[in-house]
Amino acid sequence: LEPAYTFMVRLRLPGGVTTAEQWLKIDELARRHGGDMVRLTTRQTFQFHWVVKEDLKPTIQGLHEVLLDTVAACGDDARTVMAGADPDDSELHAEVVALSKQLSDHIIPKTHAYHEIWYNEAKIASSENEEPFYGRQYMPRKFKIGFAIPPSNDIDIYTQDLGFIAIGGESGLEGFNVVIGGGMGRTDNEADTYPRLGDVIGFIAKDQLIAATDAVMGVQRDYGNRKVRKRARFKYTIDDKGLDFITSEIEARMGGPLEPARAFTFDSNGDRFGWGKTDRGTWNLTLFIENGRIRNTGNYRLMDGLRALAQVHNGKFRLTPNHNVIVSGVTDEKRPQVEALLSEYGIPVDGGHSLLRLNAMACVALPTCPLAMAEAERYLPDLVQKIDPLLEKHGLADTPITIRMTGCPNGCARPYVAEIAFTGRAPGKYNLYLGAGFHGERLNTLYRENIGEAAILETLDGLFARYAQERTSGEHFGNYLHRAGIVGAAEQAAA
Ligand code: SRM
Ligand code: SF4
Repeated sequence: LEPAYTFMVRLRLPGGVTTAEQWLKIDELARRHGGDMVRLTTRQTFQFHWVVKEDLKPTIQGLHEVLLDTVAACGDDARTVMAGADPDDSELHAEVVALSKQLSDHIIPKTHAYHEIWYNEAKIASSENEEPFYGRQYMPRKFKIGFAIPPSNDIDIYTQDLGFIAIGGESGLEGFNVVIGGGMGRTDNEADTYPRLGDVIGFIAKDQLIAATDAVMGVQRDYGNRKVRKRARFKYTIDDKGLDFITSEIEARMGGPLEPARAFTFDSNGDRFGWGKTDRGTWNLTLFIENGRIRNTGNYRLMDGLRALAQVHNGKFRLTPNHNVIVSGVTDEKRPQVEALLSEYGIPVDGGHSLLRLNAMACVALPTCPLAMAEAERYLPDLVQKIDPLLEKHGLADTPITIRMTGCPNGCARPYVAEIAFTGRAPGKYNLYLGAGFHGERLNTLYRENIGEAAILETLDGLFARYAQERTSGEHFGNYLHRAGIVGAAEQAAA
Protein backbone atom coordinates (compact mmCIF):
# COMPACT_ATOMS: atom_id res chain seq x y z
CA LEU A 1 0.00 0.00 0.00
CA GLU A 2 1.39 3.40 -0.99
CA PRO A 3 1.39 6.29 1.53
CA ALA A 4 -1.38 8.86 0.92
CA TYR A 5 0.81 11.50 -0.70
CA THR A 6 -0.92 14.84 -1.03
CA PHE A 7 -0.09 17.61 -3.45
CA MET A 8 -0.60 21.29 -3.99
CA VAL A 9 -2.01 22.15 -7.43
CA ARG A 10 -1.49 25.70 -8.72
CA LEU A 11 -3.23 27.11 -11.77
CA ARG A 12 -1.75 29.35 -14.44
CA LEU A 13 -4.06 32.34 -14.68
CA PRO A 14 -2.61 35.33 -16.54
CA GLY A 15 -4.07 38.59 -15.24
CA GLY A 16 -6.13 36.67 -12.66
CA VAL A 17 -9.30 36.63 -14.77
CA THR A 18 -11.84 33.76 -14.70
CA THR A 19 -15.31 33.31 -16.11
CA ALA A 20 -18.24 32.23 -13.94
CA GLU A 21 -18.12 28.81 -15.62
CA GLN A 22 -14.45 28.43 -14.67
CA TRP A 23 -15.19 29.54 -11.12
CA LEU A 24 -17.86 26.85 -10.81
CA LYS A 25 -15.46 24.16 -12.04
CA ILE A 26 -12.74 25.28 -9.63
CA ASP A 27 -15.31 25.23 -6.83
CA GLU A 28 -16.44 21.73 -7.81
CA LEU A 29 -12.87 20.39 -7.95
CA ALA A 30 -11.99 22.01 -4.62
CA ARG A 31 -14.97 20.33 -2.98
CA ARG A 32 -14.21 16.99 -4.55
CA HIS A 33 -10.40 16.86 -4.30
CA GLY A 34 -9.11 19.91 -2.39
CA GLY A 35 -10.39 19.56 1.15
CA ASP A 36 -13.44 21.81 0.62
CA MET A 37 -11.39 24.95 0.21
CA VAL A 38 -9.34 26.86 -2.29
CA ARG A 39 -6.56 29.41 -1.85
CA LEU A 40 -6.16 32.58 -3.89
CA THR A 41 -2.46 33.30 -4.20
CA THR A 42 -0.41 36.47 -4.06
CA ARG A 43 0.13 36.10 -7.84
CA GLN A 44 -3.55 36.17 -8.76
CA THR A 45 -4.24 32.51 -9.17
CA PHE A 46 -5.85 29.52 -7.41
CA GLN A 47 -4.21 26.75 -5.42
CA PHE A 48 -5.76 23.51 -4.27
CA HIS A 49 -4.14 21.85 -1.27
CA TRP A 50 -4.49 18.29 0.01
CA VAL A 51 -5.02 16.72 -3.42
CA VAL A 52 -4.17 13.02 -3.07
CA LYS A 53 -2.02 11.50 -5.78
CA GLU A 54 -4.77 9.53 -7.49
CA ASP A 55 -6.90 12.68 -7.73
CA LEU A 56 -4.25 14.71 -9.56
CA LYS A 57 -5.32 13.54 -13.02
CA PRO A 58 -9.06 14.09 -12.53
CA THR A 59 -8.28 17.55 -11.11
CA ILE A 60 -6.08 18.58 -14.02
CA GLN A 61 -8.48 17.09 -16.55
CA GLY A 62 -11.37 18.91 -14.87
CA LEU A 63 -9.51 22.18 -15.27
CA HIS A 64 -8.88 21.34 -18.91
CA GLU A 65 -12.65 21.09 -19.50
CA VAL A 66 -12.90 24.84 -18.83
CA LEU A 67 -9.67 25.72 -20.65
CA LEU A 68 -7.55 26.07 -17.53
CA ASP A 69 -4.22 24.42 -16.82
CA THR A 70 -1.26 24.33 -14.48
CA VAL A 71 1.44 24.72 -17.14
CA ALA A 72 4.37 26.81 -15.88
CA ALA A 73 2.60 27.68 -12.63
CA CYS A 74 5.75 26.23 -11.03
CA GLY A 75 9.22 25.38 -12.34
CA ASP A 76 12.20 27.13 -13.89
CA ASP A 77 10.17 29.06 -16.42
CA ALA A 78 8.01 32.19 -16.64
CA ARG A 79 5.29 31.91 -14.00
CA THR A 80 1.73 33.26 -14.03
CA VAL A 81 1.92 36.70 -15.66
CA MET A 82 0.32 39.25 -13.36
CA ALA A 83 -1.71 42.30 -14.37
CA GLY A 84 -3.04 45.10 -12.18
CA ALA A 85 -6.67 44.51 -11.18
CA ASP A 86 -7.99 48.03 -11.89
CA PRO A 87 -11.50 48.06 -10.38
CA ASP A 88 -12.48 50.84 -12.84
CA ASP A 89 -12.24 48.42 -15.77
CA SER A 90 -10.59 51.00 -18.00
CA GLU A 91 -9.87 50.36 -21.68
CA LEU A 92 -6.22 50.37 -20.67
CA HIS A 93 -6.89 47.53 -18.27
CA ALA A 94 -8.71 45.46 -20.90
CA GLU A 95 -5.79 45.86 -23.30
CA VAL A 96 -3.17 45.09 -20.66
CA VAL A 97 -4.99 41.93 -19.52
CA ALA A 98 -5.26 40.75 -23.13
CA LEU A 99 -1.52 41.35 -23.55
CA SER A 100 -0.72 39.51 -20.32
CA LYS A 101 -2.58 36.48 -21.71
CA GLN A 102 -0.82 36.77 -25.06
CA LEU A 103 2.56 37.06 -23.37
CA SER A 104 1.83 34.12 -21.10
CA ASP A 105 0.88 31.96 -24.11
CA HIS A 106 4.05 33.06 -25.87
CA ILE A 107 6.39 32.32 -23.02
CA ILE A 108 5.09 29.04 -21.58
CA PRO A 109 6.99 25.86 -22.40
CA LYS A 110 5.83 24.29 -25.65
CA THR A 111 6.49 20.64 -24.79
CA HIS A 112 3.67 18.23 -25.52
CA ALA A 113 4.61 16.14 -22.47
CA TYR A 114 2.01 17.86 -20.26
CA HIS A 115 -0.76 16.79 -22.66
CA GLU A 116 0.57 13.26 -22.80
CA ILE A 117 0.86 12.87 -19.02
CA TRP A 118 -2.31 14.60 -17.89
CA TYR A 119 -4.72 14.45 -20.80
CA ASN A 120 -3.66 10.95 -21.99
CA GLU A 121 -2.89 12.29 -25.45
CA ALA A 122 -0.86 10.19 -27.85
CA LYS A 123 2.92 10.45 -27.53
CA ILE A 124 4.65 12.38 -30.24
CA ALA A 125 8.37 12.18 -30.84
CA SER A 126 10.19 15.05 -29.18
CA SER A 127 12.48 17.08 -31.36
CA GLU A 128 15.44 19.34 -30.85
CA ASN A 129 13.18 22.28 -31.59
CA GLU A 130 10.58 21.35 -29.01
CA GLU A 131 11.46 24.35 -26.82
CA PRO A 132 12.49 27.12 -29.21
CA PHE A 133 13.04 29.59 -26.38
CA TYR A 134 13.91 27.48 -23.33
CA GLY A 135 16.07 24.89 -25.09
CA ARG A 136 16.97 21.75 -23.15
CA GLN A 137 17.79 23.47 -19.87
CA TYR A 138 14.98 25.94 -19.32
CA MET A 139 15.72 29.02 -17.17
CA PRO A 140 18.31 28.94 -14.36
CA ARG A 141 15.44 29.57 -11.94
CA LYS A 142 11.78 30.75 -11.80
CA PHE A 143 11.08 33.99 -13.67
CA LYS A 144 8.24 36.39 -12.80
CA ILE A 145 6.58 38.91 -15.09
CA GLY A 146 3.87 41.46 -14.29
CA PHE A 147 2.06 44.49 -15.66
CA ALA A 148 1.19 47.48 -13.46
CA ILE A 149 -1.43 50.04 -14.39
CA PRO A 150 -0.64 53.36 -12.67
CA PRO A 151 -1.61 54.83 -10.29
CA SER A 152 -2.01 51.38 -8.73
CA ASN A 153 1.08 49.34 -7.96
CA ASP A 154 -1.02 46.42 -6.70
CA ILE A 155 1.26 43.88 -8.41
CA ASP A 156 4.36 45.31 -6.66
CA ILE A 157 6.11 45.92 -9.94
CA TYR A 158 9.51 46.41 -8.31
CA THR A 159 9.43 42.82 -7.02
CA GLN A 160 9.04 41.21 -10.45
CA ASP A 161 11.98 39.83 -12.45
CA LEU A 162 10.48 41.72 -15.39
CA GLY A 163 7.81 44.36 -14.98
CA PHE A 164 5.91 46.48 -17.48
CA ILE A 165 4.38 49.76 -16.32
CA ALA A 166 1.53 50.65 -18.69
CA ILE A 167 1.80 54.14 -20.16
CA GLY A 168 -1.36 55.52 -21.74
CA GLY A 169 -1.80 58.53 -24.02
CA GLU A 170 -4.66 60.28 -25.82
CA SER A 171 -5.25 57.23 -27.98
CA GLY A 172 -5.00 54.55 -25.29
CA LEU A 173 -2.10 52.29 -24.41
CA GLU A 174 1.16 53.53 -25.95
CA GLY A 175 3.66 51.20 -24.38
CA PHE A 176 5.48 50.30 -21.20
CA ASN A 177 8.29 51.36 -18.96
CA VAL A 178 10.44 48.28 -18.48
CA VAL A 179 11.54 47.29 -14.96
CA ILE A 180 14.08 44.50 -14.42
CA GLY A 181 15.61 42.63 -11.54
CA GLY A 182 13.12 42.68 -8.68
CA GLY A 183 12.81 39.79 -6.26
CA MET A 184 12.02 39.07 -2.63
CA GLY A 185 13.55 35.78 -1.53
CA ARG A 186 16.36 35.69 1.00
CA THR A 187 17.79 33.05 3.29
CA ASP A 188 18.56 33.62 6.97
CA ASN A 189 22.22 34.19 7.74
CA GLU A 190 23.22 34.12 4.07
CA ALA A 191 24.13 37.68 3.25
CA ASP A 192 24.55 36.99 -0.46
CA THR A 193 20.79 36.40 -0.73
CA TYR A 194 18.60 39.48 -0.43
CA PRO A 195 15.45 41.18 -1.65
CA ARG A 196 16.04 43.65 -4.46
CA LEU A 197 13.88 46.29 -6.10
CA GLY A 198 13.73 46.30 -9.88
CA ASP A 199 15.33 49.10 -11.93
CA VAL A 200 13.41 51.08 -14.56
CA ILE A 201 15.59 50.81 -17.66
CA GLY A 202 13.52 52.56 -20.34
CA PHE A 203 10.34 52.61 -22.43
CA ILE A 204 9.12 50.34 -25.23
CA ALA A 205 6.20 50.74 -27.63
CA LYS A 206 3.47 48.17 -27.04
CA ASP A 207 4.29 46.27 -30.22
CA GLN A 208 7.79 45.59 -28.84
CA LEU A 209 6.42 43.66 -25.87
CA ILE A 210 7.21 40.15 -27.08
CA ALA A 211 10.63 41.13 -28.41
CA ALA A 212 11.51 42.87 -25.14
CA THR A 213 10.42 39.84 -23.10
CA ASP A 214 12.44 37.47 -25.28
CA ALA A 215 15.44 39.75 -24.96
CA VAL A 216 15.25 40.13 -21.17
CA MET A 217 14.52 36.48 -20.52
CA GLY A 218 17.14 35.48 -23.06
CA VAL A 219 19.79 37.44 -21.18
CA GLN A 220 18.88 35.70 -17.92
CA ARG A 221 18.70 32.31 -19.65
CA ASP A 222 22.19 32.79 -21.08
CA TYR A 223 23.95 34.60 -18.21
CA GLY A 224 22.06 33.38 -15.11
CA ASN A 225 23.99 31.43 -12.48
CA ARG A 226 23.42 27.72 -13.14
CA LYS A 227 25.88 26.54 -10.50
CA VAL A 228 24.57 28.07 -7.27
CA ARG A 229 20.80 27.73 -7.15
CA LYS A 230 20.37 30.31 -4.37
CA ARG A 231 22.06 32.88 -6.64
CA ALA A 232 20.24 31.89 -9.81
CA ARG A 233 17.53 34.57 -9.87
CA PHE A 234 17.79 37.42 -12.37
CA LYS A 235 18.37 40.00 -9.60
CA TYR A 236 21.72 38.38 -8.81
CA THR A 237 22.68 38.13 -12.48
CA ILE A 238 22.15 41.88 -12.71
CA ASP A 239 24.19 42.58 -9.59
CA ASP A 240 26.96 40.20 -10.68
CA LYS A 241 27.25 41.46 -14.25
CA GLY A 242 26.22 45.08 -13.67
CA LEU A 243 23.02 46.85 -14.72
CA ASP A 244 24.74 48.64 -17.63
CA PHE A 245 26.02 45.40 -19.10
CA ILE A 246 22.63 43.68 -18.77
CA THR A 247 20.77 46.65 -20.25
CA SER A 248 23.12 46.85 -23.22
CA GLU A 249 22.73 43.09 -23.81
CA ILE A 250 18.96 43.51 -23.80
CA GLU A 251 19.20 46.43 -26.23
CA ALA A 252 21.52 44.51 -28.52
CA ARG A 253 19.04 41.63 -28.67
CA MET A 254 16.23 44.08 -29.39
CA GLY A 255 18.20 45.67 -32.20
CA GLY A 256 18.40 49.17 -30.72
CA PRO A 257 18.30 51.29 -27.58
CA LEU A 258 15.27 51.59 -25.34
CA GLU A 259 13.56 54.97 -25.27
CA PRO A 260 13.88 57.00 -22.06
CA ALA A 261 11.37 55.96 -19.40
CA ARG A 262 8.13 58.00 -19.37
CA ALA A 263 6.60 59.73 -16.36
CA PHE A 264 4.15 57.80 -14.16
CA THR A 265 2.92 57.92 -10.58
CA PHE A 266 1.91 55.21 -8.15
CA ASP A 267 -0.17 55.91 -5.06
CA SER A 268 -0.73 52.54 -3.40
CA ASN A 269 -0.14 48.80 -3.66
CA GLY A 270 -3.42 47.82 -2.00
CA ASP A 271 -6.97 47.19 -3.22
CA ARG A 272 -10.05 49.42 -3.23
CA PHE A 273 -12.99 47.61 -1.64
CA GLY A 274 -16.76 47.68 -2.10
CA TRP A 275 -18.85 48.73 -5.08
CA GLY A 276 -17.56 51.02 -7.79
CA LYS A 277 -19.10 52.13 -11.08
CA THR A 278 -16.76 51.27 -13.94
CA ASP A 279 -15.81 53.15 -17.09
CA ARG A 280 -18.15 50.75 -18.94
CA GLY A 281 -21.22 51.72 -16.91
CA THR A 282 -21.41 48.41 -15.03
CA TRP A 283 -20.49 47.77 -11.40
CA ASN A 284 -17.49 46.05 -9.89
CA LEU A 285 -17.47 44.74 -6.35
CA THR A 286 -14.13 44.13 -4.65
CA LEU A 287 -14.61 41.60 -1.85
CA PHE A 288 -12.15 41.22 0.98
CA ILE A 289 -10.93 37.61 1.22
CA GLU A 290 -8.77 37.26 4.31
CA ASN A 291 -5.41 35.89 3.16
CA GLY A 292 -7.05 34.55 0.02
CA ARG A 293 -8.58 31.53 1.76
CA ILE A 294 -12.01 30.58 0.41
CA ARG A 295 -14.00 28.18 2.59
CA ASN A 296 -17.12 28.15 4.74
CA THR A 297 -16.68 29.21 8.36
CA GLY A 298 -19.81 29.16 10.53
CA ASN A 299 -22.30 31.73 9.23
CA TYR A 300 -19.68 33.22 6.92
CA ARG A 301 -20.34 30.82 4.04
CA LEU A 302 -17.85 32.33 1.64
CA MET A 303 -17.33 29.30 -0.58
CA ASP A 304 -21.04 28.55 -0.91
CA GLY A 305 -21.86 32.23 -1.46
CA LEU A 306 -19.32 32.67 -4.24
CA ARG A 307 -20.60 29.51 -5.91
CA ALA A 308 -24.18 30.82 -5.71
CA LEU A 309 -22.97 34.10 -7.19
CA ALA A 310 -21.19 32.31 -10.04
CA GLN A 311 -24.44 30.51 -10.86
CA VAL A 312 -26.18 33.81 -11.62
CA HIS A 313 -23.33 36.14 -12.55
CA ASN A 314 -22.68 36.73 -16.23
CA GLY A 315 -19.57 38.86 -15.80
CA LYS A 316 -16.10 37.81 -14.67
CA PHE A 317 -14.34 37.05 -11.40
CA ARG A 318 -10.98 38.78 -11.16
CA LEU A 319 -8.37 37.90 -8.59
CA THR A 320 -6.33 40.79 -7.27
CA PRO A 321 -2.60 40.64 -6.48
CA ASN A 322 -3.56 41.10 -2.81
CA HIS A 323 -5.55 37.83 -2.93
CA ASN A 324 -8.99 39.48 -2.97
CA VAL A 325 -11.76 39.04 -5.55
CA ILE A 326 -13.44 41.51 -7.89
CA VAL A 327 -16.90 40.48 -9.05
CA SER A 328 -16.85 42.39 -12.30
CA GLY A 329 -19.38 43.49 -14.88
CA VAL A 330 -22.50 43.59 -12.68
CA THR A 331 -25.34 45.48 -14.35
CA ASP A 332 -27.69 47.90 -12.54
CA GLU A 333 -30.43 45.26 -12.76
CA LYS A 334 -28.25 42.46 -11.33
CA ARG A 335 -26.79 44.43 -8.43
CA PRO A 336 -29.72 43.86 -6.01
CA GLN A 337 -29.56 40.12 -6.68
CA VAL A 338 -25.83 40.04 -5.99
CA GLU A 339 -26.35 41.98 -2.76
CA ALA A 340 -29.15 39.69 -1.65
CA LEU A 341 -27.03 36.60 -2.26
CA LEU A 342 -24.05 37.98 -0.36
CA SER A 343 -26.25 38.83 2.57
CA GLU A 344 -27.89 35.38 2.49
CA TYR A 345 -24.45 33.75 2.80
CA GLY A 346 -23.18 36.14 5.47
CA ILE A 347 -20.60 37.82 3.22
CA PRO A 348 -20.27 41.50 4.14
CA VAL A 349 -19.82 43.91 1.24
CA ASP A 350 -18.02 46.66 3.04
CA GLY A 351 -16.68 44.29 5.57
CA GLY A 352 -16.47 46.45 8.65
CA HIS A 353 -12.79 45.49 8.70
CA SER A 354 -10.10 47.78 10.02
CA LEU A 355 -7.89 49.53 7.48
CA LEU A 356 -4.96 47.53 8.78
CA ARG A 357 -6.75 44.25 8.06
CA LEU A 358 -7.71 45.43 4.58
CA ASN A 359 -4.05 46.20 3.90
CA ALA A 360 -2.75 42.90 5.30
CA MET A 361 -1.33 39.99 3.40
CA ALA A 362 0.06 36.65 4.60
CA CYS A 363 1.51 33.65 2.79
CA VAL A 364 0.15 30.13 3.18
CA ALA A 365 2.88 28.88 5.54
CA LEU A 366 1.79 26.14 7.98
CA PRO A 367 0.38 23.54 7.72
CA THR A 368 0.99 22.93 4.02
CA CYS A 369 4.21 24.75 3.20
CA PRO A 370 7.26 22.55 3.79
CA LEU A 371 9.52 25.59 4.12
CA ALA A 372 7.53 27.38 6.83
CA MET A 373 9.27 28.02 10.13
CA ALA A 374 6.31 29.83 11.70
CA GLU A 375 2.62 30.52 11.13
CA ALA A 376 1.51 33.28 8.75
CA GLU A 377 -1.99 32.90 7.22
CA ARG A 378 -3.36 31.35 10.42
CA TYR A 379 -1.71 33.89 12.77
CA LEU A 380 -1.71 37.30 11.10
CA PRO A 381 -5.50 37.80 11.57
CA ASP A 382 -5.09 37.34 15.35
CA LEU A 383 -2.11 39.63 15.48
CA VAL A 384 -3.95 42.33 13.53
CA GLN A 385 -6.75 42.07 16.08
CA LYS A 386 -4.20 42.93 18.77
CA ILE A 387 -2.52 45.72 16.81
CA ASP A 388 -5.80 47.44 15.91
CA PRO A 389 -6.49 48.66 19.47
CA LEU A 390 -2.99 50.19 19.55
CA LEU A 391 -3.75 52.14 16.40
CA GLU A 392 -7.07 53.26 17.88
CA LYS A 393 -5.39 54.30 21.12
CA HIS A 394 -3.07 56.59 19.17
CA GLY A 395 -5.77 57.96 16.85
CA LEU A 396 -4.35 56.12 13.84
CA ALA A 397 -7.27 53.83 12.96
CA ASP A 398 -8.00 55.85 9.80
CA THR A 399 -4.39 55.80 8.60
CA PRO A 400 -3.69 53.08 6.03
CA ILE A 401 -0.60 51.03 6.85
CA THR A 402 0.58 47.98 4.90
CA ILE A 403 1.36 44.89 6.96
CA ARG A 404 2.53 41.50 5.71
CA MET A 405 3.69 38.22 7.21
CA THR A 406 5.44 35.17 5.84
CA GLY A 407 6.34 31.92 7.54
CA CYS A 408 9.95 32.10 6.33
CA PRO A 409 12.28 34.58 4.63
CA ASN A 410 11.39 33.46 1.09
CA GLY A 411 8.88 36.29 0.97
CA CYS A 412 5.85 34.80 -0.78
CA ALA A 413 3.59 37.64 0.43
CA ARG A 414 6.18 40.20 -0.75
CA PRO A 415 6.90 41.27 2.85
CA TYR A 416 9.96 43.39 2.14
CA VAL A 417 7.82 46.05 0.46
CA ALA A 418 5.36 46.39 3.38
CA GLU A 419 5.58 49.19 5.94
CA ILE A 420 5.39 46.57 8.72
CA ALA A 421 6.51 43.03 7.97
CA PHE A 422 7.17 39.80 9.82
CA THR A 423 9.10 36.83 8.53
CA GLY A 424 9.06 33.59 10.51
CA ARG A 425 12.17 32.33 12.31
CA ALA A 426 10.72 29.65 14.61
CA PRO A 427 7.29 28.83 16.04
CA GLY A 428 5.95 32.13 17.44
CA LYS A 429 9.13 34.04 16.56
CA TYR A 430 9.53 36.59 13.79
CA ASN A 431 11.94 39.09 12.35
CA LEU A 432 10.30 42.52 12.30
CA TYR A 433 11.00 44.69 9.27
CA LEU A 434 9.88 48.32 9.09
CA GLY A 435 9.78 51.30 6.80
CA ALA A 436 8.97 50.25 3.23
CA GLY A 437 7.24 52.74 0.95
CA PHE A 438 3.43 52.75 0.99
CA HIS A 439 3.22 51.95 -2.70
CA GLY A 440 6.07 49.47 -2.73
CA GLU A 441 8.76 51.90 -3.87
CA ARG A 442 11.25 51.25 -1.06
CA LEU A 443 12.39 48.12 0.77
CA ASN A 444 11.97 47.89 4.52
CA THR A 445 14.79 47.31 6.99
CA LEU A 446 15.30 44.69 9.70
CA TYR A 447 14.36 46.36 13.01
CA ARG A 448 14.09 43.51 15.58
CA GLU A 449 15.20 39.91 15.22
CA ASN A 450 13.49 36.74 16.42
CA ILE A 451 10.85 38.34 18.65
CA GLY A 452 7.50 37.03 19.91
CA GLU A 453 4.08 38.60 20.19
CA ALA A 454 4.60 40.54 23.43
CA ALA A 455 7.73 42.25 22.09
CA ILE A 456 6.04 42.92 18.74
CA LEU A 457 3.11 44.68 20.38
CA GLU A 458 5.31 46.66 22.76
CA THR A 459 7.58 47.79 19.93
CA LEU A 460 4.72 48.87 17.68
CA ASP A 461 2.91 50.64 20.53
CA GLY A 462 5.94 52.85 21.14
CA LEU A 463 6.44 53.58 17.45
CA PHE A 464 2.75 54.38 16.87
CA ALA A 465 2.85 56.82 19.81
CA ARG A 466 5.74 58.72 18.23
CA TYR A 467 4.25 58.55 14.72
CA ALA A 468 0.93 59.98 15.97
CA GLN A 469 2.75 62.90 17.63
CA GLU A 470 5.43 63.64 15.06
CA ARG A 471 4.02 62.84 11.62
CA THR A 472 3.48 65.55 9.09
CA SER A 473 0.17 65.87 7.23
CA GLY A 474 -0.48 62.77 5.08
CA GLU A 475 2.89 61.25 5.92
CA HIS A 476 2.86 57.47 5.65
CA PHE A 477 4.21 55.35 8.52
CA GLY A 478 7.11 53.98 6.50
CA ASN A 479 8.18 57.43 5.37
CA TYR A 480 7.92 58.77 8.91
CA LEU A 481 10.15 56.01 10.26
CA HIS A 482 12.82 57.05 7.79
CA ARG A 483 12.49 60.78 8.33
CA ALA A 484 12.69 60.30 12.07
CA GLY A 485 15.80 58.15 11.67
CA ILE A 486 14.08 55.20 13.39
CA VAL A 487 15.03 52.87 10.58
CA GLY A 488 18.19 53.23 8.55
CA ALA A 489 18.57 54.78 5.17
CA ALA A 490 16.68 52.86 2.48
CA GLU A 491 18.79 50.03 1.13
CA GLN A 492 17.49 50.86 -2.30
CA ALA A 493 14.66 53.09 -3.48
CA ALA A 494 12.95 52.72 -6.85
CA ALA A 495 12.84 55.55 -9.35
FE1 SRM B 1 6.36 31.28 -3.08
C1 SRM B 1 8.30 28.58 -2.62
C2 SRM B 1 3.73 29.58 -1.95
C3 SRM B 1 4.38 33.71 -4.25
C4 SRM B 1 9.06 33.39 -3.31
N1 SRM B 1 6.09 29.38 -2.45
C5 SRM B 1 7.01 28.39 -2.38
C6 SRM B 1 6.41 27.04 -2.07
C7 SRM B 1 6.09 26.34 -3.37
C8 SRM B 1 7.19 26.15 -1.11
C9 SRM B 1 8.09 25.11 -1.72
O1 SRM B 1 8.95 25.43 -2.57
O2 SRM B 1 7.97 23.96 -1.31
C10 SRM B 1 5.13 27.54 -1.33
C11 SRM B 1 3.92 26.60 -1.34
C12 SRM B 1 3.13 26.79 -0.05
C13 SRM B 1 1.82 26.14 -0.03
O3 SRM B 1 1.57 25.33 0.91
O4 SRM B 1 0.96 26.43 -0.85
C14 SRM B 1 4.96 28.90 -1.95
N2 SRM B 1 4.43 31.52 -3.21
C15 SRM B 1 3.50 30.74 -2.60
C16 SRM B 1 2.12 31.37 -2.67
C17 SRM B 1 0.99 30.37 -2.77
C18 SRM B 1 1.95 32.25 -1.42
C19 SRM B 1 0.57 32.76 -1.13
O5 SRM B 1 0.29 32.82 0.06
O6 SRM B 1 -0.18 33.10 -2.03
C20 SRM B 1 2.31 32.29 -3.88
C21 SRM B 1 1.97 31.62 -5.18
C22 SRM B 1 2.24 32.50 -6.33
C23 SRM B 1 1.70 32.03 -7.64
O7 SRM B 1 0.48 32.01 -7.77
O8 SRM B 1 2.49 31.73 -8.54
C24 SRM B 1 3.81 32.55 -3.81
N3 SRM B 1 6.69 33.16 -3.76
C25 SRM B 1 5.71 34.04 -4.09
C26 SRM B 1 6.25 35.36 -4.20
C27 SRM B 1 5.45 36.62 -4.51
C28 SRM B 1 5.31 36.87 -5.98
O9 SRM B 1 5.65 36.02 -6.80
O10 SRM B 1 4.82 37.94 -6.32
C29 SRM B 1 7.60 35.26 -3.91
C30 SRM B 1 8.60 36.44 -3.81
C31 SRM B 1 8.97 36.99 -5.13
C32 SRM B 1 10.18 36.31 -5.67
O11 SRM B 1 10.01 35.27 -6.31
O12 SRM B 1 11.29 36.78 -5.42
C33 SRM B 1 7.87 33.87 -3.64
N4 SRM B 1 8.40 31.01 -3.02
C34 SRM B 1 9.33 32.00 -3.07
C35 SRM B 1 10.64 31.43 -2.83
C36 SRM B 1 11.97 32.21 -2.79
C37 SRM B 1 12.54 32.32 -4.15
C38 SRM B 1 13.90 32.99 -4.17
O13 SRM B 1 14.26 33.55 -5.18
O14 SRM B 1 14.61 32.93 -3.18
C39 SRM B 1 10.43 30.05 -2.63
C40 SRM B 1 11.50 28.98 -2.36
C41 SRM B 1 12.15 28.51 -3.60
O15 SRM B 1 11.75 28.79 -4.73
O16 SRM B 1 13.14 27.79 -3.43
C42 SRM B 1 9.03 29.81 -2.75
FE1 SF4 C 1 6.18 28.89 2.52
FE2 SF4 C 1 8.03 30.66 3.15
FE3 SF4 C 1 6.58 30.99 0.95
FE4 SF4 C 1 5.44 31.33 3.27
S1 SF4 C 1 7.14 32.56 2.48
S2 SF4 C 1 4.60 30.13 1.58
S3 SF4 C 1 6.47 29.86 4.55
S4 SF4 C 1 8.01 29.38 1.29
